[in-house]
Amino acid sequence: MNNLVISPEVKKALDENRPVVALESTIISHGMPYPQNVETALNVEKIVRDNGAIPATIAIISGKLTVGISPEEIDYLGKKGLEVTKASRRDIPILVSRKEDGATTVAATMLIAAMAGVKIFATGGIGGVHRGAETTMDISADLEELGNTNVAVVCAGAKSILDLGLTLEYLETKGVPVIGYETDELPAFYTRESGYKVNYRMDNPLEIAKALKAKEELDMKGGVVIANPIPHEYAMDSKLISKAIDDAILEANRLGIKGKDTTPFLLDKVQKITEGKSLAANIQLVYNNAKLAAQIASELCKL
Ligand code: PSU
Ligand code: MN
Repeated sequence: MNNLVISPEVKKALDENRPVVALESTIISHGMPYPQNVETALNVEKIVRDNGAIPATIAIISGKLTVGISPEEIDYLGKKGLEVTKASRRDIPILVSRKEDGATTVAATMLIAAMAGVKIFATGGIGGVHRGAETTMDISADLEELGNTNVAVVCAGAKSILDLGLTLEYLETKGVPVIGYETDELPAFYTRESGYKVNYRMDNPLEIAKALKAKEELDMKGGVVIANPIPHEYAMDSKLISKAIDDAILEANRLGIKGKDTTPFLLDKVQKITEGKSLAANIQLVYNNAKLAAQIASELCKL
C-alpha cells in the first residue's frame, strides 16, 4: 500500500520472522513534557533492542503511515508536543489526504501495526471508559480497536482518570482478554493494585506468547490486553495519586474540557499536581512494558 512506509530495519526483521515491538507516538507528543518525552522514547527503543527485538515507533509523517520513525522524527514530534495532531483512528484518512503529521494513539498505532504485520505493542496506559461516561459517552476509541484489531498491547493497566470497572466491562463485551502478568489484579498505572481482577494471570512471557499463537491459529480478530504492573520500587502512594486525579477531573469539568483534549489535559494536570513524581513513575512503567513486550515478541517468533 502506497501510504504505508516500513523502515528497512523493521521490514527486514518482519521478513525474517524476527521479533518486532510497535510503540506509539501520542505518548511522546501529548503524554509527557519535552525533553523527558524524547529521552523516554529513545530509551524505550534501546530497551526493546536490549531484550532482543526491533523497535517500531509509529507515527504519521507527511501523510505516510510510518512504521519505524527515525530518532530525528521522534525528536521533532517531542518538540512540537501538543501542536502535533493527536491521531486516533478517525483522523488517519484526513491526515493522509492532507499529507500532514500525526502522533498516533493506541487505537491508531494498533491499526497501523496490524497493516505492517507487527503483533506486539508496548505503551504506558490504554484509553478506556471515562468516569462519568454514563452522561458524557466518553469512551476511548482504543477499546473499539482492541475489539477489532489483531495486536496485543502491553500496558500498565489504565489510569484511574478512567472508570476501571466500566473499562473492564467494555473489554469483556468486545471479547478482549485481559491478562495480568505476575498478578491477579488489574494494575492502575501508577499503582500495582486497583481492586479489580484481570481475566487470567500468566507468570511468564512464553505462556502469553502461546495464548497469542492460539488466537492467531484460530483466526480470531481483536486485540489482547497484557497488564504489567509498575515495578514495586516506582509505585506511587495510592492516596496521593487518587487525590491528584480527583482534582484534575474536577478542573477538567470546571473548564468544560471535551473530546480528544480530555486525556492529554488530565495527564498534564496530574503531572503538575504531583510535581513530576508521577512523571518519574510513568517513565519507569513504560520501560518495564517495553521489556516484557520484547520478551513476548521473541517467544512468539519461536512458536
Ligand atoms: N493514557 C496514558 N498516557 C497516554 C495516553 C493515555 O496514560 O499517553 C494516550 C494514548 O495515546 C491513548 C490516548 O491511546 O491517550 C487515549 O486518548 P483518548 O482517551 O482521547 O482516546
Ligand atoms: Mn475520549
